[in-house]
Amino acid sequence: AALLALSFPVFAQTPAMAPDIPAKFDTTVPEADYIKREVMIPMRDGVKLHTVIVIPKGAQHAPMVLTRTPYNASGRASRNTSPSMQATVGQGDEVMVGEGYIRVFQDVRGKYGSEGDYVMTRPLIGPLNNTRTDHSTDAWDTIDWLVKNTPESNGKVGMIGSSYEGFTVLMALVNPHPALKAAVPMSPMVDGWRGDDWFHNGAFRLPNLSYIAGQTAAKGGGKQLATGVYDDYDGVLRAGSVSAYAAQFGLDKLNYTKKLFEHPAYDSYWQHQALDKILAGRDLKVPTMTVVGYWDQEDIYGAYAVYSALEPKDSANNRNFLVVGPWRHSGVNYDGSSLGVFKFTGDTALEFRRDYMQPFLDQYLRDGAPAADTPPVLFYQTGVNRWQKLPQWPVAQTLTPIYLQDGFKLGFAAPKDSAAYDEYVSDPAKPVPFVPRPVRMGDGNVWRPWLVSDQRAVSDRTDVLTYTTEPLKTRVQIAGQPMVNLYASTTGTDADWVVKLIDVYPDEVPSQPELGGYQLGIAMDIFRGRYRNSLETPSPIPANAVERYRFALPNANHVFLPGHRIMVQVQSSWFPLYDRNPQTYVPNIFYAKPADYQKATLKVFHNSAVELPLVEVK
Ligand code: PG9
Repeated sequence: AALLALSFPVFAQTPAMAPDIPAKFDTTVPEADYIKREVMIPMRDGVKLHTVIVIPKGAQHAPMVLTRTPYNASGRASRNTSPSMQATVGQGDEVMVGEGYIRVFQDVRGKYGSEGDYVMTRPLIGPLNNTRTDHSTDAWDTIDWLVKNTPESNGKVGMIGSSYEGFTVLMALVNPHPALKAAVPMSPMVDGWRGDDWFHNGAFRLPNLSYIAGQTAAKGGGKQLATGVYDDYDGVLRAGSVSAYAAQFGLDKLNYTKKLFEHPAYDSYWQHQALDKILAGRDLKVPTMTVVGYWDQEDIYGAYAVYSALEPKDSANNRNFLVVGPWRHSGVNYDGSSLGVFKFTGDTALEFRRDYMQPFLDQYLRDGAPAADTPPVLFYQTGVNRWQKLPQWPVAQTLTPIYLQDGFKLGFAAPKDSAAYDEYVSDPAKPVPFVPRPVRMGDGNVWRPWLVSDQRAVSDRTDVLTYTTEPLKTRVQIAGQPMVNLYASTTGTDADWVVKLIDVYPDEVPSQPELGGYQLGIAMDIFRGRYRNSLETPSPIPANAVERYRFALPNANHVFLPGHRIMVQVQSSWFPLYDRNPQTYVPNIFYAKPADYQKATLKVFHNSAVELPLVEVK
């Protein structure tokens, strides 16, 4: 017994019924390696903007990188609750934070913690903005304050951000503060009508409605739509027009919905906001690295447009840079090892951030850093999966037509008989789904990779024309922007044209069997026929007349490998990503009436082609 007592000392016991929730308790917080400073920065009109400054402890002469966001600065600065700054900021910031950068997030005016009025993608002061402030002045005032009030910094500021946040980066370049030394706009929203978020060539993108609810129903996070329908294909179809769908949820009362409905065409409202055109009229003072995902499902247009607009201003070839990775929208800030079923050569997004973006930022922001070896264009060539350093974009300076031929063949030989055609009936009651049903527009796992989804899902529909080459004997390489040149007629008085350039994989792919016969979209887009003669002034399509439809597809830098086939698909709906064209001409499609939605027979003539930016295979 004495031995036992020695081995098992008796401690005071916590009574079994002692309450387990104390009156007050805080977990011990391990000492953080950063300081978070929350400030309200005054703008020139007295409005104060909520700003979160995350500073590595002990920082001295550190560069600052600013993001101006409508998506909650506090949230952007707290990915995790952690004593580690790298874990606190976003995945895309880990590299720069590892290098001792100060990271700053600011709520744009009127959102979350910031004062003032929120106006969606607030236009510059001018015909569309009669106030004293815009994102250019707010960026200027913010940078001015930051350099004067952040003693840990070296007074050099970079701006970075994707999508809306990329738009605010570009806005800062309109009249840049002298302390703004480097800019990295990622997937920036540049032209909301031509090919970024709101429309593509006049066809309206329906997921915007829930985005508008989320962003403008409240100052903070808005609400999700309670659609009551699992399959959005059904829900949107049943409603009829977009305005009828919006009215179901009261969204027609929101100002930005009204603005969209009032400006269906490329009128001065859109033209005056097109940031590529605006920047084309300014000096290029700040080194700018514009970044985009090859399969960017939201802003596939703007990055290339901005790069092209800035290129003539870069005579010394040292300020304007373009980067395209094999990513989805904003994928540059996450893991870039794969997209859908497609696997790349490692984490391409991290490779870019670590090996190209960080040296670029360092060169301009860090005191005494060496010059980076930044290529004018860094492009991940798809099909062969490798990074390419290019002297400029596009590579191809000419276009070569590949024709829609008899027997649903596709080939470089011009047609003998240009009167030959194929036809299909497009029925607005049965539009072609953009992804297989049930369509859940809010499901990120479907939405994010949808541009690489298998186009076999629709290639055999009777309202989809599918033209294919023989299996290729040699590589076919394209590097530039393919152009659609369609000769077509309709029995209706309006029509949409969706054209898809596709890489068809061999019947068997032993190393990854699910790729056998896969139809991978390389460049796909939609064009609303009423705008064929003028983007600004629509006109009815004369029924049964052959009209020409010429429009650009998204940029492509792709190699079609031997054994693969090139395919072109043509269809007249892409639903419910794009609203349906009623196929009867009405002044404003947003308000089309149920009786306006009519079946039409569309003929596509065999002198139609997709003009390819072919480059010689080396
Ligand atoms: N693509 C989103 C957006 C940008 C600008 C306007 C509206 C939407 C985004 O991801 O921020």
